[in-house]
Amino acid sequence: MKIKDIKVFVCCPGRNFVTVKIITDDGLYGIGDATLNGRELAVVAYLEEHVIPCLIGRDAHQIEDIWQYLYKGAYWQNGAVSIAAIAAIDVALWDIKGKVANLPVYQLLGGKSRRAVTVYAHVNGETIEEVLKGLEVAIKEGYKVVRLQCTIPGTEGTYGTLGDKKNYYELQGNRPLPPEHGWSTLKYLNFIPELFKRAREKFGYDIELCHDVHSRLTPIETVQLGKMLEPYRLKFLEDAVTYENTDGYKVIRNQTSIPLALGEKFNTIWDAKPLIENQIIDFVRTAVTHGGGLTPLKKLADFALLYHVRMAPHGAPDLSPVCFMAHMHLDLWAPNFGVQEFVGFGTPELNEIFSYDAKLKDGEIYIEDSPGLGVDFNEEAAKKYPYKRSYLPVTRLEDGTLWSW
Ligand code: CS2
Ligand code: MG
Repeated sequence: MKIKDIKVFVCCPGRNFVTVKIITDDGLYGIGDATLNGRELAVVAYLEEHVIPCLIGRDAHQIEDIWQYLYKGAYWQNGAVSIAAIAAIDVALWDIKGKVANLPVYQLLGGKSRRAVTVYAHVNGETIEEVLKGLEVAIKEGYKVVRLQCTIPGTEGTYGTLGDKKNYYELQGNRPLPPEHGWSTLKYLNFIPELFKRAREKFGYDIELCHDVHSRLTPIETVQLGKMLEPYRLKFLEDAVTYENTDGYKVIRNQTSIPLALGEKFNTIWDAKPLIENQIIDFVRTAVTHGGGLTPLKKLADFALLYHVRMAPHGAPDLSPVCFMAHMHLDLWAPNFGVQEFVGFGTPELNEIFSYDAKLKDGEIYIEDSPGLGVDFNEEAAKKYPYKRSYLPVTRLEDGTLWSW
């Protein structure tokens, strides 16, 4: 079964997505997600110029060899742009293999380890009261795990909500240049423990809670935050500090018992290796699209299992439904699955383009047993929503210093 053609599509049903379709000589096709928020066209160029010409005529069944060929064979192994391109090819090939076998991809990974995928919902708000109202709704809807974020009083345009787009605080719009947000670590640390205190006072400890710091603290500031949050028993604190210097995480680990999650920006297993083997993190958040596909994510899960680290894949809306469905298969299989981030099934525009068989019930997602990934892409509908240049915001401290967003 040879690769006959590979097409790349960019569409913007509210935000940009890069989708890859691999077509084989016997008429089958598979779909992959290559979306890299704010850098979409770089991945398109990488695919069209440097990947696709090398793959035409290759055996579509050789997923591992094709992955190694694109990774090791390129000489330049890692990097967000190249990894997103490799991931899309890899996932599309798994989709094809599932269709050939007439089995859902989770069966090819080793079968189901659980009935469904437990997800965590997002609850964001401009005030603590607003967040608590949202939490009440989420609990009523049956969610068992919820992430709480709140606008920090006195900081500008940041973190809890984004204007009228309250469902997701970093939703892309038409942003031809990056918007700028403000940040104050002092104001944040003075405020955020109160959010979790009030949530526990009102809803008790049966609901699991988590929080994303978005890499805005230093290690010792995280120790302070961790100690303040310890009484509220979070499921995890995500991305407290930028991940480049993993020694910083040792400082945190040695001084607070708050569980730590990291990895949505990891491109390879090597990024996660020191944090996992030294048992410094509890959840690894690498996404299929940004971590190179299902082939390396399976290896990552197996490696993490040895160190009691659980999988909690990134599930922001800048990962397309193709990545979402790849996560569903990974999460159903992985014996060390923890929880899946989930921000809802998407807008009507998005669902006109992508179709996928998934249902939410009591905070768990069930998928149909369709062959492959169970996702499809409507090329004609995608044409109605052309690419729009758009960026994530950047953050500055109150004195103007550029900070992590
Ligand atoms: C966030 C992401 O969901 C999360 O945990 O950290 O939304 C992240 O900001 C975006 O995916 C960036 O593209
Ligand atoms: Mg995050």
